[in-house]
Amino acid sequence: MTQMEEWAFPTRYDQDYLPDPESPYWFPVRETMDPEERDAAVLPRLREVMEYAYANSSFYKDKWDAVDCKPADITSFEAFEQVPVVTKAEMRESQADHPPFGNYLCIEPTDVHHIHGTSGTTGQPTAFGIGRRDWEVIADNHARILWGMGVRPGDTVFVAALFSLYLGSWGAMAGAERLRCRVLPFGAGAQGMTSRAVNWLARLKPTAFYATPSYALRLAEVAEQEKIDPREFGLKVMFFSGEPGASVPKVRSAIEEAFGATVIDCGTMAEMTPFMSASATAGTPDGMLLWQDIVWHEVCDPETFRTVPYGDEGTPVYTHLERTSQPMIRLASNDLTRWVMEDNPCGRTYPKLPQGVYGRIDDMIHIRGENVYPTEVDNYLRGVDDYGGEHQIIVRRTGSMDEMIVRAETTLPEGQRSDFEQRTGSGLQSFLGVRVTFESVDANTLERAEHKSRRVVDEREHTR
Ligand code: 8LQ
Repeated sequence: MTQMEEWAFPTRYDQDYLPDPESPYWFPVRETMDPEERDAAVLPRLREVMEYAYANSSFYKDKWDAVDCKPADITSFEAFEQVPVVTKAEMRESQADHPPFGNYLCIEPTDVHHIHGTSGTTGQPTAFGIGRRDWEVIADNHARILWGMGVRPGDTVFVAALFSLYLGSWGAMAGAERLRCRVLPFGAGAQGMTSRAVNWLARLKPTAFYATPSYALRLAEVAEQEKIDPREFGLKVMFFSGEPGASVPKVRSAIEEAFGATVIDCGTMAEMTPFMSASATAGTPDGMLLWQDIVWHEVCDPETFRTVPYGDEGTPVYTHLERTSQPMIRLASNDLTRWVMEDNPCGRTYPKLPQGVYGRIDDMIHIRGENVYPTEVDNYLRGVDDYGGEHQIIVRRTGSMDEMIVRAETTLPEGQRSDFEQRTGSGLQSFLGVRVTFESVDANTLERAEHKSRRVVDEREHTR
């Protein structure tokens, strides 16, 4: 078996390591090895992580004892696929019974180094307790992935996302610091901050930028209002997580065109930090690669939670390979994606999500027997002339019929919109394959996202 770089559990990376400056890879062996050999190394690791979780958490012990699943029995991936998935509801329940971190913490509460959490807009928030050593490992993993994106020591990384409970900004920052970059933790979300971001970007001219895709487009709009061309920021790499967008073709090209930078999609879930374990690279900039030696990613049938063959669609299920605090073992994401295994131009031998993660299963709009992804509407409208940059999707029941209303901004003045409305409405309808009532409103009148966008308003009784 090939010797892999720093492969152990619990994991501790050499904090001074940096790759050969000429190498596109941080860990050349781990990133380019024969995938079957990698899988052969991952399988005993899965067992090891399960043994650790079984010994250190009553959550996993009780969950697995109930179905007679023993870590020692995990001698094949088929056996691993039968390990019951963890749901977000279970974590909420565990934290209600064992506050604040739940009985899946697995380390001493005093060893928690960072506390983060879900925003809790719907129900009780969940607390993430991350150990000191895990935080270092997370930083190392993110540094390694940023290296893969082409970010290098000495580059300035501008972080334009919420610095609060949201793990995205902190995770990006930890990685950039470990990579010996200069970090500009700008943040987002406060009054007037977007126009200040424009000013700082124009003055500092950073190399790399992190945010949500909708916020990058917002920033480009504000820059244009202030008569500054976002291309003058001189950004080379823009990496995004938090929502679909960087892999939605027209959203991606809108960002690329506005900023003149390479767009990189990444991100799994906050619970899964190092959340950048699904990420594109400089040499394979489209879609996301699944860095299988950091987090084990499966794409599964959403009912059986068995993996689907490469080429098929399913829901991601994630397993930590290096976390000792709150390790997630088969966390069900409820998202949708498709995976493939093909030769990647960057030479990494990881599976790939060619269209990224399209969205959450719950966010898919079911209307008159058809499924519509909100990202499809976004993708369509971004390609339409005279589109004003923002829209809303309203789904309501009128009598016994479901109706979908798309309200989109236009840059055209009132009185000159009938052609726009006609062509966009009918184009959208044939693109989606469902009837759409299309309305237009003035540009800059719909709310812009400072974080993750929420464009769907479902007014139907049964989905409330
Ligand atoms: N989600 C996150 N990243 C996504 C992506 N690249 N493409 C499509 N959907 C994505 C801290 C990181 O940004 C990860 C994160 O956002 O964690 P959260 O806040 O727990 O939200 C996770 C959800 O965001 C995922 O399940 C996806 O639906 C979406």
